[in-house]
Amino acid sequence: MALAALLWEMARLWWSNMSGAVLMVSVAAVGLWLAVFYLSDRKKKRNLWQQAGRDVIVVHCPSPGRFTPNLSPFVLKLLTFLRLAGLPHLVDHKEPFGPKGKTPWITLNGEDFTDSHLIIDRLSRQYNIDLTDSFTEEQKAAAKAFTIMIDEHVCWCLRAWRFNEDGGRNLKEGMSLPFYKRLLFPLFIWQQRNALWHQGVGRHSHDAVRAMMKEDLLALSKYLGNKPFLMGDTACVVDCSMFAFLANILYNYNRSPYYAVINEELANLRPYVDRLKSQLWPDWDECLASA
Ligand SMILES: N[C@@H](CCC(=O)N[C@@H](CS)C(=O)NCC(=O)O)C(=O)O
Repeated sequence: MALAALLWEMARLWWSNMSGAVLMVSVAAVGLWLAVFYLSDRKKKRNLWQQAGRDVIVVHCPSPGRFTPNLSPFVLKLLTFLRLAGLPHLVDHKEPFGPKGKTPWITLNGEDFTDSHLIIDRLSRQYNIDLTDSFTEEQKAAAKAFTIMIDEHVCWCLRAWRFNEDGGRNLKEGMSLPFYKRLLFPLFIWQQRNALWHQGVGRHSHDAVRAMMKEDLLALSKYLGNKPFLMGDTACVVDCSMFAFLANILYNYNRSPYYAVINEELANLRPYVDRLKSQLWPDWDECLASA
């Protein structure tokens, strides 16, 4: 008790006597210490990633979700591609956001690559993989167009529901956030709403966005028809995107109107997700975060 009182008195005296210069030096010292800590920690992490071995892809992404192996559809898309192509990889959750501030990103033989689309292109060239080898030029073009529709339009419509309609509640339900991240959560929601506004989808009414999203789901359902995969008998990159986003709706967006659309109106989409899930993610449940 007496010691606590003494420490308190010393701290009070130190504080009252501290000049502006001392304050600045203290702030600079803490800043320097944080920078040194960050750099040495990063070096340690790099060494660890290096130990993955030659040609092993280290995928950096946030921790697994409670209902999907990852809450980010782009991470799920990339991991699904790596499984489809049979490429050796491991997952790192310590540094989820890459040099461009987005997830996923990868480290391969000491080099960093960002953006699921560019990563898949790069890996396909490096490992000589062409999942569309048997496709006609027309099929290749359609696969490309659908991939962009999903990654660049479905993505924003879903974000509009997640952040503008649901206020990010589904995110908090889907993954456990440490205390300090919960504190910063309102800032994150604000940042995402801001991004939606600047992208443009965030300027439309909820009803207008819902209608656009339903049209996209209908297009996917119609084009899929009775085929096992979107383009026919062979799964390719577009299936990785489609699976990732639809699985995200089915497992993380069950309060959204899109969950009902997939489950009740468009009969072929749920079996499609189930098919890819059992084929490529037989260990799905083991990849989830524990409750
Ligand atoms: N085009 C990128 C999109 C990646 C992306 O937007 N990831 C989201 C998570 S789903 C993210 O990092 N968001 C953080 C932010 O926007 O600040 C890709 O295909 O990898």
